[in-house]
Amino acid sequence: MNGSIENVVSGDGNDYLIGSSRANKMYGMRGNDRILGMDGDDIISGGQGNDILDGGAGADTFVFNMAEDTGRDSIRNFEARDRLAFNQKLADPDGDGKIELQVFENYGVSSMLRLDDRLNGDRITFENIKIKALYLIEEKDGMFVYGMNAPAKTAAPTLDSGFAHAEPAVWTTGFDAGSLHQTSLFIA
Ligand SMILES: [Ca+2]
Ligand SMILES: [Ca+2]
Ligand SMILES: [Ca+2]
Ligand SMILES: [Ca+2]
Repeated sequence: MNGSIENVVSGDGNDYLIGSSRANKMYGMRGNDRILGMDGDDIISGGQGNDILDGGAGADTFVFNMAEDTGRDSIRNFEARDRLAFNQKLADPDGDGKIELQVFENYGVSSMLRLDDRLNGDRITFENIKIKALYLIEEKDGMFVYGMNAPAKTAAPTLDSGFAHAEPAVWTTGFDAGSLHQTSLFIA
């Protein structure tokens, strides 16, 4: 069981992927996908399309390929220990090391990161959480990894305060699949 990672890759349709309690690598590819990582430190990529991503428990990494249209994705249950990984550095116009997000508090709280300048362009919306800024945590394997807390300035052994954020999962039972053709994947 140690170190085993189970991969889940979907096709072109609108897929509903559910991970296991272990670390999963999950790729939605094209289509408007819904991906649940469940327990474990999952790696989740919605790919193109407007995806709903939920890492669940564990220190999850959401991967975005900026060379494609990533769409208007939503991330649910984002935690301090979760990460975003991009294959290029996010724009930081004022150069203060903080990537400012837009916070909306009119209908519940959400925070939005715009990935381009187009009016209805690519974006990531963090649901039910107020995140004012993202911070570059590290560069690893050509990826730029961001989190919601600034990295510690000293060489402290632990950078992560994730333990303090065991928030209960918020389940929206009314996920409207509309006319989606759904496939479900369960891994034992
Ligand atoms: Ca997708
Ligand atoms: Ca998992
Ligand atoms: Ca998580
Ligand atoms: Ca997407």
